Amino acid sequence: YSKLSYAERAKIHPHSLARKLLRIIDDKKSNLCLSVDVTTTAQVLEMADTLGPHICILKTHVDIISDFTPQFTSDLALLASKHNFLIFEDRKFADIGNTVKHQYQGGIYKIASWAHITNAHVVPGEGIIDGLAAVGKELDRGLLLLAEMSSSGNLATNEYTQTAVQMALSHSDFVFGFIGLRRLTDETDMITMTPGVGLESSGDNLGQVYRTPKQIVEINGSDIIIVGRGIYADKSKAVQNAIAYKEAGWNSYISRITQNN
Ligand code: UP6
Repeated sequence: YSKLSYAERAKIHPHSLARKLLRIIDDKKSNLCLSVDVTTTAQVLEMADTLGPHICILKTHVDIISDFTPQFTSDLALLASKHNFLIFEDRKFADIGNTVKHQYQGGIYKIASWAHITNAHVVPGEGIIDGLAAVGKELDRGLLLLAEMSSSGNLATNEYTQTAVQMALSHSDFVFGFIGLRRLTDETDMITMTPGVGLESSGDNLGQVYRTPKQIVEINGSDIIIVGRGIYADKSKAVQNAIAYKEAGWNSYISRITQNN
């Protein structure tokens, strides 16, 4: 699949949300997911509106927002329609099936009602996927499994990663991809999204490690770059930076699919 275009994959992908995502990527020529790790609803909505035209996905951490109201998720959904991007709540669920079912559906945030995509650790075993699917499948949502992480010293390596891949393959009616650093399987078309992407910096002082779009997309065969602070750390340059990441991600993809090997 790493040699196929996003448009070709959009036609044949068995998961309806994945087809929709691949079409958005192709239409907007953007494999950029913006990670908005800011702490007020106004900041999130402002970035969603100004950077929305350049991204395929907007990734949230709704539990870091200090002034959350249900209105916020309605406003975000309107911006997602206006600019044609999907919403990914980076919840990193990590509990038994029955607990995550409630965490996904209920509480204050009601994540399943507004986030097209969410993700889960595989530490608890397959029950976590079944619990999330019990809520998300009928809403046409999709799940990513964390098969690898970007941070230094993380434990998601080797057999752990391979087990995550097997768990995804056996639940491909709901799981459509991974958080990972590289393409991990060609058995079915799992969409890989990679965080820890930076053009300028090599990391932060809390363990984050940055790799370039070229490394991630062209060499490692990942599909989507996830970028946060690299875009908005300097707010006055956010639009310019988003365009630079979008172009770097897209050019790396074009190089990958046009290489003859
Ligand atoms: N993220 C990682 N690494 C992972 C998984 N998730 O960085 O392995 C998430 C972080 C953050 C974003 O929770 O929201 O991706 C990266 O942000 P940054 O580009 O500002 O470092």
